[in-house]
Formats: sequence, C-alpha cells, structure tokens
Amino acid sequence: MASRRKPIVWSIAGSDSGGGAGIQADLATFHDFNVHGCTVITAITAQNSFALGHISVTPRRTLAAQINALDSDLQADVIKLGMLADESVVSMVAKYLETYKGFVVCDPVMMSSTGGELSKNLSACMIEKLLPHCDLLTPNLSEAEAILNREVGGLDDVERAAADIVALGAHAVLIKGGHFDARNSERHDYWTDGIDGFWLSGTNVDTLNTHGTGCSLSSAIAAALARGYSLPDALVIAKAYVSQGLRMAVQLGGGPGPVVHVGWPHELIDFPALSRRLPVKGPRFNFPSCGEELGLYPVVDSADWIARLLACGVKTIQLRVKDLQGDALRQEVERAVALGREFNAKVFINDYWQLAIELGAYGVHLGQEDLDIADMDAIAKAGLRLGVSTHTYYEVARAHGLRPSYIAIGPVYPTNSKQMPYSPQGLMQLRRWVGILGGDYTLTAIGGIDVKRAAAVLQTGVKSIAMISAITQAENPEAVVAELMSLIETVA
Ligand code: 3NM
Repeated sequence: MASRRKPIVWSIAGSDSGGGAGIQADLATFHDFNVHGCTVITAITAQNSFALGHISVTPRRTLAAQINALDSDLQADVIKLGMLADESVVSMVAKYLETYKGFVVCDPVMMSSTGGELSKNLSACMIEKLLPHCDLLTPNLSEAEAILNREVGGLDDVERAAADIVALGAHAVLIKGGHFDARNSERHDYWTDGIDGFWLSGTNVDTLNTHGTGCSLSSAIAAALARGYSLPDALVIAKAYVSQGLRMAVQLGGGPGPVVHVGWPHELIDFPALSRRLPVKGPRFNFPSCGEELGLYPVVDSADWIARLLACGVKTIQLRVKDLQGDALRQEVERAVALGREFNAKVFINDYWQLAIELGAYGVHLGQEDLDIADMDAIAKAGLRLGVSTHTYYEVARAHGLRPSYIAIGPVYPTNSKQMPYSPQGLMQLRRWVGILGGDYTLTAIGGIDVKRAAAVLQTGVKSIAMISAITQAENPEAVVAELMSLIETVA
C-alpha cells in the first residue's frame, strides 16, 4: 500500500452531456490536481454548446444508493456541490452533510429541473437546509442576487452582499466578479468568512468560451484543499487555474466553448493579485526596480556587520535589527544607510519603513504582517525599493498586488534563525516560483541555505540567495562570502 493515499473528492452535481461543465468539468479538474474524484450524479442534462435541453433529475433511491456506496468505502476528504436540481435532492444532500466532517465547497448552480431560473422555493430550501453545511459558497453575481433576493449594486456593493450571505449561514463566501464590469482590465472576486476578507483580482480574459468556469473553480478549490493547501492558498490556485483555462479555451461546437483543463497553472498572467481593499481605479503602486540581480544577500543585525561585509564586496544587504529602539535604532539605521552610499551597495532596512524613508535608505524589506501596517503609498512616493517576504500562494498573490521591487521566497530549507510557522518549500517549489515569477520579478531565496546547499538552490534558476547563519555564524565569514559570491557569479 502506498504510504500517502491519493486524496478523495466527491462531486455531487449534474452530468453535462456537452462535456464542458458539471460532473465532466469536475472530474477533469480533479485529474489536473491529482486527486481521486468520485461522483454522485444529481441529474442528467441533455445539452450542447447552444442550449440546455432536457433535464432528468436522479430518482431519490438512485441518489441515496450513490451516496451510500461511496460513504461505505471511498469517504470524501472534501465534497464539492454543484447543481442540485430540486428540493428533494437538496434535502437528501443536506441530510448527509449533517454528519459529514470534511470541508464542503458549494457552487450554487441556479438551475431548476425545468432548465429555468431557480424557483423561490428551491432557493429558500437551499438557504435553510444547505447553507449551514457549506464551508464555502461560490456564487456569481446572479446567484448571489438570488440567494439574497435583492440586487447587488456593482463591485462597491459586493463586500456587503458577501457579509449578508455569511449572515444567512454559509461559513464563508467567494463572490465571483466575472459578471461585474472589469476594473483596470481585471476581474475581481471577493472572499470573506465574516471576519477576514480579501479581493482577488485577475486579468480580464476576453473570451466567449466560458462554459464550465464556475464548476471548474469550485472543483479546483475543493481539490487544492484536499491536497492540503489552506483555503486562502486554494482560492489563489483555483483562480489561476480557471484563468489559465479561459485564456486557452477554444470553441468546439457552434456556441460558447468550455474552459480547458491543462494542468497546474504556471504563468504569472493567470495568477491573481490579492488585496484587502477593492482596488481603486487607475494604476497600482510603482516601486522602483533594483536594476540588476541582487546576488549574495546577507541579512545581518548590526551596522558593524554591514561595514564588515560590504568591505568584502557584498553589494546587497539587509539590516534586520530586532532589539534596538529610539536613538540607538536611529543611529544604527543612519550608519547602515551611510555605508550603503559609501560602498555603492543596496542596503535594505527591515521593518522600520518610516526611518528608512526619513534617512533616505535604498529600500525597505517587509514581512507579510508589516504589509497591513506600513504606508505603501509613502514608501513608493519616497522612491524606496520594496522587498516582500512570501511563503505561500496566498502571500505571493498579496505581494503581486503590490508589485514590489523584489520578492523573497522562503523558507527553502528548515531555518533556526526565524520563528517559522511554514514548512520548508523545498527546491521543487522554488523552481516553480522561479518559473512563475522570474520573468517579471527580481527574486531571492532564503531559509536554511548554506555553502553546501547554494549550488542546488542556484540550479533552480534563482539568481540571488539571502542568508543569515551561514555567514554570521561562520568561522571565517569573509571566506564564506568570497566562496558564495564566486559561485553565484559562475552559476547565476
Ligand atoms: N526569513 P538562515 S527565513 C529572515 O522564509 C528569514 O521568510 C525567512 O536565516 C523567510 O539563513 C529567514 O540562518 C531566516 O536560515 C534565514
């Protein structure tokens, strides 16, 4: 037996004979995410790319038999719900979910058994019986309006609509922005669990071939969750997956073609930018470029270290002081900035963005926690470079929302130099990030990298390595720096 079994995801949804949406899109998505898909077919639809014709709702006994067969043998890690065509189906599924412990993603497909809009009764039944079991609901504009029984007045009304849907009983909601006007040539989705919330903004894909986007998005979220990603990561990955599928979609019949399923997304153009507030109209922040690759990037805790390492020819360095305040802190930052000027080196100041602006530093480096507090506008207007730490898909999407001067990816290996809630990303994931981000962003890799590991890290294609202990705890830091600089020079 394999030690790690393949995750199982169920799709409880309708069959689309045209192959573009429903169960068919769900299984194609599950395949791309390397999870095993099981199906409970709620209805058989006869449709092609033009029209939805006949719908045959699965008889109660057949529905129950499918659920029982799976429940007794192939239990779901995650369940995705799609078209639930009548009240009897909704009631039976809701009953099953009463005792189901895993995560439930529900795409509230507003289609009745007659092929028309969802009836008021069915909508009410879904709200009453199903919503309390939904960990995530993924309505589009018209589905959100049907659930709320009111109009949603454009993007500016979405946060309120989402909060209202959570108040109706769903644990969290993602309102999809595909039917709202594009803003800044982007489509904006909003997620909230009633406490936290964020916007995902993806490039507007100008295509008529959009059949199956809702099914594929909710399935991709379910599959990413089953693969062990957090919900915020799963939302980012799924949006990128569907954007990729839309960008490459082609017409097959006479009507709109289906979103395509071509594996894990790997182009930055498909990845959303994430921000806590609805992006305003107009250009985003504009941080200056670092000009060239960052190369060897020591991270040190004093200006003395900066003086010592810049004297060895280091050209990029970060002052990361954690235990100074007031005048002592100011003097340390002031000296670091002056050393940067003297040696013509890029000196980044960690955390203390106000001091960095005031003292004219080359740049600031911020962790994700600082992104909420720091004044991005002030940093950009002062002309400072911005570097941002990232550890997950969510965090990369958040960094991408700011268009920083560089993105740090970590931890590559386990590290003792920083309290780290994240598992090491490893070389494979680093290589993946280089593929996605490397064409548009200056990157650096960090976390547990030493002289022995440096060559393998550089082989991923990353051109810069950031490190603390391998330099500051070395017996001969000057020798280590010389060795690393020459390695980076030859490999990168
Ligand atoms: N940031 P060492 S890992 C400061 O992953 C820091 O964001 C990290 O130290 C991140 O080279 C890290 O000793 C510590 O492992 C790096």
